[in-house]
Amino acid sequence: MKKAFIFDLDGVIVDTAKFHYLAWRNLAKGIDFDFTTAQNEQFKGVSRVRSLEILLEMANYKATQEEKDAWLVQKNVEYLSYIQKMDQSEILPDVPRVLAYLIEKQQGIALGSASKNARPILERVALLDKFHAIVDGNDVTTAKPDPEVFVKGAQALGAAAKHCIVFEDSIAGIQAANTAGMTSIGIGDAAVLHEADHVFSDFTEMSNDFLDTLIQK
Ligand code: B16
Ligand code: MG
Repeated sequence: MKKAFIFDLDGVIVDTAKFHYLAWRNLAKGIDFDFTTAQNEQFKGVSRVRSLEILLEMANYKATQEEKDAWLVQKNVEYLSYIQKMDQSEILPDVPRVLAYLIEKQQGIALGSASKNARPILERVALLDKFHAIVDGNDVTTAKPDPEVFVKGAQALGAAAKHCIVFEDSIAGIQAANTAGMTSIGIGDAAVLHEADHVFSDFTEMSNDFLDTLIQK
């Protein structure tokens, strides 16, 4: 049976969280705030505007709208400088194997990401042509845990929610998939992603037999 497989980008296909972190940390330094990698966990799957709000709350800094607008541009310029240096070595382990298997089995494949930089990133790592549909931060008005990004991915593939499988590394993304009535598969720490239907530490742990069970479900 043809199913729709919807992949999150950051933390599922590539590890761009480290680049987001570097750019947010530099911005935080400007307001004398020491932004840690542990705090960066809260930014996963969260839109860039909400990420800045969280950072300012952490730093207890009341910013003007002009400051916020300028910082969002500054942060993205720095982030883009990192992703411009990305290549296929940044693809997370076994992602190409899983994509190739789903393509071989003629399954629908979509991206469902909060990032407005999703297309340039997929181009840099030469995976753009693997996706039948791309839904990203430019296409949605509400952020995860709202299911909009995955609902639009399902619509783009012409699939009912019950036939959709979402791969996600963030709690907000798992909640979005669950709210949409889709099968949620966490990629990461099972203790963190305990709301998911299944959790794998990464794609090397996910066999083609398991993919077959999702296809045949
Ligand atoms: P951008 P995902 C998300 O991507 C990231 O996890 C999150 O940290 C970031 O703030 C968000 O994209 C927006 O990214 O600044 O590039 O538009 O995990 O939903 O693929
Ligand atoms: Mg993610």
